[in-house]
Amino acid sequence: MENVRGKLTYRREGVVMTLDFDLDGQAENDDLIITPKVGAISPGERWTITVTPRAPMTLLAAELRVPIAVPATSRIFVNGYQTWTESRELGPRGRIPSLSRLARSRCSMYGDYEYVTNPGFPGRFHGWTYGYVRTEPDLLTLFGSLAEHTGFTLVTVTASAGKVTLQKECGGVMPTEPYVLYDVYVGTGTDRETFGRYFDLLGLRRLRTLPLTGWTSWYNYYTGITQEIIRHNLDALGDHEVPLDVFQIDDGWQHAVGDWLITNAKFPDGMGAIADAIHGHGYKAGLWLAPFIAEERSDLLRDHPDWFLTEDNGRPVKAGYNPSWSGFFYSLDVENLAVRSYLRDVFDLVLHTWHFDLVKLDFLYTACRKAPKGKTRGQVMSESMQFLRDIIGDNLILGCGVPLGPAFGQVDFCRIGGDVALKWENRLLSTVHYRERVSTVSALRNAISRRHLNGAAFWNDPDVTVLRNTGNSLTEAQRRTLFLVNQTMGGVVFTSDDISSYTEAQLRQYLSQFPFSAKVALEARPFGEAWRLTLRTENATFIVAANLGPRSATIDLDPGVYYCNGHLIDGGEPLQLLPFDSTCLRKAEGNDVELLGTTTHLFPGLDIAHFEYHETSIVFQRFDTARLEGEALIGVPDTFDQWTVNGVAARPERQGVHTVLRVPVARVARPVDCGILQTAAAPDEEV
Ligand code: 9PG
Repeated sequence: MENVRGKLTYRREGVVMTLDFDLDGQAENDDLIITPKVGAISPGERWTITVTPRAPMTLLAAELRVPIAVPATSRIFVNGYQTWTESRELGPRGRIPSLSRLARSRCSMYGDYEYVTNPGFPGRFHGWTYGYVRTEPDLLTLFGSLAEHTGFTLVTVTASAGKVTLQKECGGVMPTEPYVLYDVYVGTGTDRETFGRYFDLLGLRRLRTLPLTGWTSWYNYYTGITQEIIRHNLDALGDHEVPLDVFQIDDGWQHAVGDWLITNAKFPDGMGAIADAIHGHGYKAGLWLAPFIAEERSDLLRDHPDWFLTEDNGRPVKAGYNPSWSGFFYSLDVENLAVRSYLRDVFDLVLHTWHFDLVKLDFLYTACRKAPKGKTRGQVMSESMQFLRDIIGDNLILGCGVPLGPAFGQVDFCRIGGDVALKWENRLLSTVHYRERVSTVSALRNAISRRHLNGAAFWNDPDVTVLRNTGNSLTEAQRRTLFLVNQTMGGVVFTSDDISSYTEAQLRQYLSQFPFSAKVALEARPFGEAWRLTLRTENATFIVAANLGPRSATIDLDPGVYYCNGHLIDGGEPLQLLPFDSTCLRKAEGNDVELLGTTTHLFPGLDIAHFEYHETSIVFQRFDTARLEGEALIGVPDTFDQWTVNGVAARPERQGVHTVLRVPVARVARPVDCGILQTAAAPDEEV
C-alpha cells in the first residue's frame, strides 16, 4: 500500500512531542527510532511498527492513516466495541449515530461512548480491532490488528475522505526497550481469503469443542429462577428426549452479583445438587457469573471496597447500571492479588465442588473500564481474559459482554450480539441510539454481520431462539426467522422456552434442529432488509432467505433446482418473502440419484447421515439424534420405474421436469440388509 502515514505522540521531560513516520523507512529523532517492517502475505501485507526509545518517555497516542478508495456501492463494516454492540455493514453515506444525551448516565458505561468522540456524521464509521471496506460482493480490504494485547486499535473509516485511520491505544506506556506499537494485517481478497489469513496470523489455538445446543434460564424467567423452575424445565427436556448438549443456569442463583460463594434462598439444595440433576439427564451443566463486578448491595463491595477500581476521587468506578439488580455496579481490580485469589476460590467451587462444565462469563468489559498507570485498557482486558482461561483450565467458557479482540482464542463460545428481547425492537432505546440495547433485530443483524468469527475466533453465540407464544410479542414469522437465522449462523444455539408449553407444531419445529451442526457461511447478500445466506455443510448447499424488515422482499436465486418444503422450485424464479419471514432451501447438486431434501430437518436432509445407491437400490441412514418422522424426496433418472429404498419398493413420480421418489422417513430408519450394497461397497471381494 502506498502513502500510508503515521504519527506518534509522546511526552519527554514534561514536553509533548510528535514524530511522523511512513511505511517506507525508519524515522528517528533524539528521543526514539520508529522502524516499520512490511511483510508480504498472500493476500496482503503485515505491518509491524516498532518504537525503540533512546530516552525515558511516555507514549501518548499513535495513528496510522491509510488512503483507500470507497466507491459509492461499497459496504463498510467496523467491529463494534463489545459483544452487545450493534455491528453491521453500512453504505458509504450511512452513519453510526451518537448516543443521545438523555441516555448517557445510564448507558454510556456499556459501550465505547466514554472513550471515543463520535460526532455521528454520515460516512464516518468507528470500530475496534478489525474492520473492512467491501467494494464488490466478494471482494473486501480487511484491516485487522494482531496486537490487541498491548492496546486496543480503533479503526475509523471515513468514506468521503477515502481513508482508514488506525489509532493504537498506547497512552501511559513507558517503553524501555523496543516496543511493538502496531502489528496489523491488511489484505484484499474474498471474505474467506482475508479473514482466513487474519485468523492464521493471530495464531489462535484450535477450538477445543464442537458446536453445541442448549437451554438457558434467562429469556423466560430472568432473575426469577427457582430450583423448582430449573427442575421442571430439565424434566420437560428429558421427557421428550431432547438431545441437547448444555443446560445452563443464568443470573438469579447467586446471593448478589459479586457474591458467588453463596447461593440465594431460591436454591435451598445448593448448586451442586442442580449440577448433579443436569448431569443425570446427560447434559453438560452451565452456570452464569459476572466475575469482574459487584453490585451495590453485595457483601463483596461492603467488605472489600479496596478490591475495586477507583476514580481519581477515590470512588469506585461505575461499570454500569442494571435495573434488575440494585442499580449501579462496579469493577473489580483484576490486578489486585486478593481479587485474583477470590476468583480462584469462586471457580474452584463452581467447577470442582459443584462440578459445572461450562461457565457463561458476563459483563467482562468491566475489567478495562480504567487502566492502571503504565498499561493500556486493551492490555488489561487481554490479561484479564488470560487470567480467566488460566484459572478455568479446560472447562468451557461462553464469553459475554466482552470486547471481542481480547476474547479471540480465549473463550470457546462468545455472544456476538445484544440480547434477544421478547419483542422485535426496543423503540425507545433505538431512538436514543443505544447500540448495546436488548433487541431481537439487532441481535440478528450481528449474527449475520459477525459471521466471520464463527468457528475461527470461537463459536458464535447469536443468543436464544424463542418459539413459545406465551410471554412475548414476536409474531410467528419473527420467531421462525429468529430460529432459522440462529440455527444458520450460530456455533451454539440456546433457547429458554419451557418446551412442555409447546403446541405439537412448535415441538416439531424445535426438534427439527437435531442433529445440530455449525454451517460454513459462504456468502451473505443483502436484498434491502432481507438477506440471502449461502451455506455449505459437508455434502450440501443451503440457501437461507431471511427478511428482517416489515415489507415483503424479493430475493434472486442463482440458476438451479432447489428443494423447499417437500417440493422443487426453479432458481429462475425469484423468491418472495413476507414481512419478517424466512425460508430454507436445499440446492440440488444435479447428480443422477440424489437426496433432494427431507421434511424432518430444518435444513432439509441434514438428518441423513449416510446415502448411497447401486443401480435401482437406494439406502440411507439417519443420525441417531434425528427426532422427526416425515418424508424424503430423492431425485432419480426417468429410465427406471421400479426402485427400492431401504429395501422397500418405491415408484417414481413427476415433479415438473424432474423424476422423484417420495419415501417415508421413520424416526430411526436403518438400512435393511438387501445384499446389493455389500457387493457394491467391496467389489474386489469374492462373493
Ligand atoms: C443476565 C443477562 C443475561 C444475558 C446477558 C446479559 O442492564 N443492562 O443493560 C443489561 C444488558 C445486558 C444484559 C442484562 C442487562 O444481559 O447478555 O444473556 O445473561 O446479562 O443478567
